[in-house]
This record gives sequence, C-alpha cells and structure tokens, in this order.
Amino acid sequence: MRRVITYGTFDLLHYGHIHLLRRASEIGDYLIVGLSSDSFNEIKGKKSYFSYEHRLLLLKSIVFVNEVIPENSWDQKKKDIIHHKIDALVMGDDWKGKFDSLQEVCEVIYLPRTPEISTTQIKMDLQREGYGVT
Ligand code: C2G
Repeated sequence: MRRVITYGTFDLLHYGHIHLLRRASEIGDYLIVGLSSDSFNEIKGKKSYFSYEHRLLLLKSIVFVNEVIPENSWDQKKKDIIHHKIDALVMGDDWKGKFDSLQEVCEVIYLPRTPEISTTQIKMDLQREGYGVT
C-alpha cells in the first residue's frame, strides 16, 4: 500500500487541481490531502473564496482522494509524513525544489502544473466580464 500526500488550498476547485490530484493518486494506492486551513491561508497570504469546511466537502467528494487532513503550518509535513507512513510527497512544479529536504523521509515528486488555469485567473476573468464576483 503506497501512500501519497499532497498539500494545498484548493480554492474554487478547478480542473488544474483535479489533474494534479488524479496524477498524485495514480502514483500510489492511497492519497491524503493536507488542506490549508483558513488561518494558514492567511499566513500564506491567500484569502480563499470558500471556507475550509466547503473546500473540505469538495475534496472529500473526489473519488481518488482517500483522506483529508488540515494543514495549519508550513512545518507540519515531516510529522505528517512519519505519522501517516507516507511513501511520496507530490506537489505541482511551482514548488519545485522547495520540499527537497523531505527526501530524508519520503520520495518527493513535482508534477507539471496545468499552465492555463488558476484560481486567481478565474477571479480576474469573472471580474473582467462583469459577473459581479469580487
Ligand atoms: N496546481 C496545478 N495546476 C494549477 C493550479 C494548481 O497543478 N493550474 C497544483 C499546485 O501546484 C499545488 C496544488 O495544485 O500542488 C494546489 O494548489 P493551491 O491550492 O494553489 O495550493 P498552494 O497555495 O500551492 O499550497 O504547503 C504547501 C501549500 O499548502 C501549497
């Protein structure tokens, strides 16, 4: 049972997130997502449109996501990896190199991002076309 973990905010869940999560799930047999809490989002300088509870509901509805845990700090990954017996940490390659230190406890894999989509882009597009979403 190869266990994989990934982390993120996953706000305004879109196909770029799904593509990442699906590829991460195909790397192992069990996928855990560390979902950024609302307070950690503030530390990351992100204000998510959906609350943690709603982002959690969406992620738990994804058939290839097996478990979701809260991500409350930058430095919980090593503890999570050990506690959850993780074999591989998977992140999009915008994070390339950032988590290499965790190679002491598991494999670290960076996958290509889906380039043309982002939560920020969605918000900008909606504002520009006057859909009234701020
Ligand atoms: N992602 C992607 N393609 C996109 C957008 C996002 O592959 N078009 C990936 C990101 O690379 C990341 C994951 O989807 O691996 C979640 O992205 P975000 O919700 O933006 O998460 P982020 O703010 O990068 O938080 O401790 C790690 C952080 O919590 C990661």
